[in-house]
Amino acid sequence: MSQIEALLAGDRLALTRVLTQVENDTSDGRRALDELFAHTGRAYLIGITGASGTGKSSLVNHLAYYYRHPQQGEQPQRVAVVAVDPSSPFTGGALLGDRIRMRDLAGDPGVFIRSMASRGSLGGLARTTSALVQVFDAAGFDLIMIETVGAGQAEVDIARLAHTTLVVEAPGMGDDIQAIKAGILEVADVLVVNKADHPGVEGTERALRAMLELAHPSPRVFRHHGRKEVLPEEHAQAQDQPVWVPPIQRTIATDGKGIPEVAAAIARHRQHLEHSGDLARRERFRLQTELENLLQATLVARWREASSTQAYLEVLDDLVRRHISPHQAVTQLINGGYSL
Ligand SMILES: Nc1nc2c(ncn2[C@@H]2O[C@H](COP(=O)(O)OP(=O)(O)OP(=O)(O)O)[C@@H](O)[C@H]2O)c(=O)[nH]1
Ligand SMILES: [Mg+2]
Repeated sequence: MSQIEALLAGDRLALTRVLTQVENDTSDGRRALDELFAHTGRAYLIGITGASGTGKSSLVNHLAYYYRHPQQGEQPQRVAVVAVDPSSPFTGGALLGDRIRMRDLAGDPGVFIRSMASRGSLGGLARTTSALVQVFDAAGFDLIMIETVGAGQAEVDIARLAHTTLVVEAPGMGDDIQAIKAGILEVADVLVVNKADHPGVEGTERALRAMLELAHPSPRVFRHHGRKEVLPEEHAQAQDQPVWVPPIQRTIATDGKGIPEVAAAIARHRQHLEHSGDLARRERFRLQTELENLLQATLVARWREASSTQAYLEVLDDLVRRHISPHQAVTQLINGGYSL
């Protein structure tokens, strides 16, 4: 049996090996991705992002446990977790911390947790994450949770990978709410106010509501007794509501409070995506973005191979001297007789 066949048959060792090959972007890894692609597109991807220390890993831990031990009448789901830590410069730390907290899930064959240290460019990080997710998808995991720290472009890109993205906040992280400031609200499908046992939850929730109001001025906000109010969740989430308005969920991730409600919000969002046709649209858009990025990277690489460094440096010199504009430089380089 080939390694790919073993992976498809549920062999964990084969899965671990392929994940490593893919993470290291080896030729075997690329071949594996090509072979596995036809088997992808079935998993549901959940992104979990937010500032450092807000409780993302604790939340992921409890959610994974919840999906493995669902309420009566529901099937346990196979869960994979990709924990991306772009801020950690070395492999060991983040990995160990996450693993220890995930101990409740250790030994469960329906759960697979993979920590990923940052390396290379930020764009590379999103690409590697996407590749690892494809491997888990092909390996038959029903749910794939992707944890990212922070609110930079890399996190936004990774969040775009997911079908449902949770943005995790916690009280006491500053009134202006770091993650939101960086524009991550744009990618939030569910807002989680974790550490609800800490003082200041109401303030954090209020700040989030105010931000939501700015981001989604209608139809959710209506005037009531002359006062602007936000529609209660049940109304906003009504079946015929075409616009998804991110609900705000309170949790205490350390003891699992609010976890079933977060899972329910994720399920509602999934239904919304399926019923509105957004799921198919998102998928098409995501694959188109991936195709465009790959096409660009490939064309540039081919062009570099075919062109001379000398000519490039000469054009750069002309550009620096202001003899030609950047547009003219590109035209000169592309038309310089180097065929692709
Ligand atoms: N009191 C309280 N502590 C919490 C809660 N959730 C998480 N914590 C604690 O907060 C700390 C950080 O939790 P993590 O789950 O590691 O947070 P994280 O967002 O994954 O952290 P990074 O991955 O480092 O960004 C840990 O000590 C947790 O035990 C909560 O709801 N209440
Ligand atoms: Mg974490």
